[in-house]
Amino acid sequence: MAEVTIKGVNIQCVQGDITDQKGIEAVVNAANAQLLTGGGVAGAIHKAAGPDLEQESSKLAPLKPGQAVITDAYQLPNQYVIHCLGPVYGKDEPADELLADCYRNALKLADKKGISSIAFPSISTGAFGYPIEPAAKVAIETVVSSLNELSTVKSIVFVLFSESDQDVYEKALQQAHSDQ
Ligand code: AR6
Repeated sequence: MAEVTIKGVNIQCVQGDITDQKGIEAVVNAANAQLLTGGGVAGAIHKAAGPDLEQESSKLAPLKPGQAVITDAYQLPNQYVIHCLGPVYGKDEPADELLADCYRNALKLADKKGISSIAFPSISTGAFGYPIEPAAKVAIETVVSSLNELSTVKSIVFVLFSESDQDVYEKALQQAHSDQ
């Protein structure tokens, strides 16, 4: 686990499951454009939330890469799900800007709702094929550079499924912290 505080916001990288984030107000879904169940993070989130989530989210489709929308979290131990569509690596360009848009737009939406804590998975690095190291750099640097615009968000958690992904995010977080 790595934890830093920058500009009054606590940022952590933990290994875990995005559907098991008790005490966090909003969890982010690595969604598909149709906001349907799907696999990976999306499949796990929809399974844990129950069918009402897809009922609500599918009405907000289609999403464009980089966009974010918010719904209720239903049976998840959270209040909201923020759904982001990451870029498909090698197809949606510029991939780094579209991935950065996901993190920026999710944080903007969270702050607009008055949310204080948010958990992100590693968007686009599963089925969408974005290599983990550049994706982690974009994720961490975008979050850190968005902190000035946030007023209600005070805790940001990156939830990484594997220990090796957690290591990569942890190193990117330590680098961003020492660059401050
Ligand atoms: N908790 C945290 N991280 C997870 C979990 C979980 N329960 N499950 C997987 N990961 P992906 P994408 C990690 O494929 O690349 C879906 O089918 C996983 O190891 O969920 O944005 C959607 O329907 C990887 O590191 O998201 C879309 O069609 C990361 O989360 C498409 O995949 C993201 O993997 C989205 O692809």
